[in-house]
Amino acid sequence: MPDYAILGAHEGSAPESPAGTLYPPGLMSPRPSALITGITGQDGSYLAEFLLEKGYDVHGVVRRSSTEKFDRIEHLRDRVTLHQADLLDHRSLVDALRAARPDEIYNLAAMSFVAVSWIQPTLTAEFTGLGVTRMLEAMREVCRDARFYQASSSEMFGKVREVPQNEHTPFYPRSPYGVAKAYGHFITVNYRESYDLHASSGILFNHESPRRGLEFVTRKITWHAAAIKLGLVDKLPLGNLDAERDWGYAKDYVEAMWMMLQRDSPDDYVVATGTAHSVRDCVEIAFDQAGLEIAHHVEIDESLKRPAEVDHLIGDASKARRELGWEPRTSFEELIRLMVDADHELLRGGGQAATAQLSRTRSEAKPDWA
Ligand code: NAP
Ligand code: G4F
Repeated sequence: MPDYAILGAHEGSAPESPAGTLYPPGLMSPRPSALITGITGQDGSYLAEFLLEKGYDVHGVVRRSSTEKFDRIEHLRDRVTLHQADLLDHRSLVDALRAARPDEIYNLAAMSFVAVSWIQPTLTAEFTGLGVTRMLEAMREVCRDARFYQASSSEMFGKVREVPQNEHTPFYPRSPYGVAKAYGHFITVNYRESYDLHASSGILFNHESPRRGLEFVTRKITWHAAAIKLGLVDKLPLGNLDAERDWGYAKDYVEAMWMMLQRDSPDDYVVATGTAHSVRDCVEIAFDQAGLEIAHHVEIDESLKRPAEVDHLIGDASKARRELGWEPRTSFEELIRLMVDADHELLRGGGQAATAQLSRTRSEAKPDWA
């Protein structure tokens, strides 16, 4: 049985309303409080919804940009408190934590697109690697009794040492992103052991949804299937069709993050479905859902192939199942079909969002190794 703590009752960190924080109406009462870095991302938006449903006071870190990119949390804007901070800036992280006084911290912010990590390797190390140390240092300074979740990744297994991968499988990352995540993972373990922090690392395998960024392969495929169906585009350029991943549904995976922080003791957990599919499988299901012929539309673009690939990423989530009571609920096929339907609905409505997405897919930056 999972040993969930009573919500918000983590020892020594009773939530208070700090002076100077602007809460949305109705959020003044002391209740469990969580701060999410990366709240504007796929996982951050689902986690925010999940925690709000559980009665949390939800805070999010957002970084300054000349154009706001809050689409995924637009529907939550009056229910969450946003703080301006950046993983590159220690001072801003300390101030965000002082204002939010969280019981739980979910560190989801990162440069998360593997292909771009070869184009911006140093920045990736700063955000995705050193950014974790900055968050942990800020936590030690402001709220050392809070509980900390680090968004680690199956990409750390890379050139896999065994199949399937579990919490004891050695890492062999194959991208600058994977290397940065391995650093983030180990610094989390190290701070847990050095300073007795309640810091856990979730080694999550790929998880997708209708909110996935358009540059990731599943969403690229489902978006194009819908767009081709509607006559908006004709071709779907792809890289390695044989690449395989263990793909799950993001909505299922954010629950595992929360479950980890309800344990009395911090630990590391693999979160995965235990089944792998190829990019080709994904195209077949998506095109079937849209009623399209693959041969007429899919073309291989060599520049979309990576300098190094990861092999046989399949997760063994038996520890999460046993200790957290976590199970994936959505099959790969259900996931891809629901994503095609969501993209069809989105694009059928037309309007600004669809047009903006269309121009974004056309201006996809080509890497310089090609
Ligand atoms: P995502 O959609 O790309 O979101 C990334 C978030 O990080 C965005 O909110 C982004 O903000 C924020 N961010 C990036 N750099 C930042 C900085 N310097 N300071 C503050 N915020 C910054 O990623 P996701 O799919 O939700 O993934 C969440 C986390 O899980 C990431 O750490 C990712 O690496 C990890 N992960 C994901 C998967 C997966 O399959 N999805 C699997 C394993 C691990 P902007 O909106 O301003 O860009
Ligand atoms: O969708 P992807 O870009 O995801 P990738 O590289 O597995 O990374 C995602 O999952 C990680 C967990 O292991 C996260 F940590 C990370 O943050 C991110 O969320 O690519 C999946 C596979 C790759 O093998 C790639 O080579 O699809 C192959 N692929 C083939 N054609 C393509 C394409 N990937 C993209 N993005 N675009 C293509 O056209």
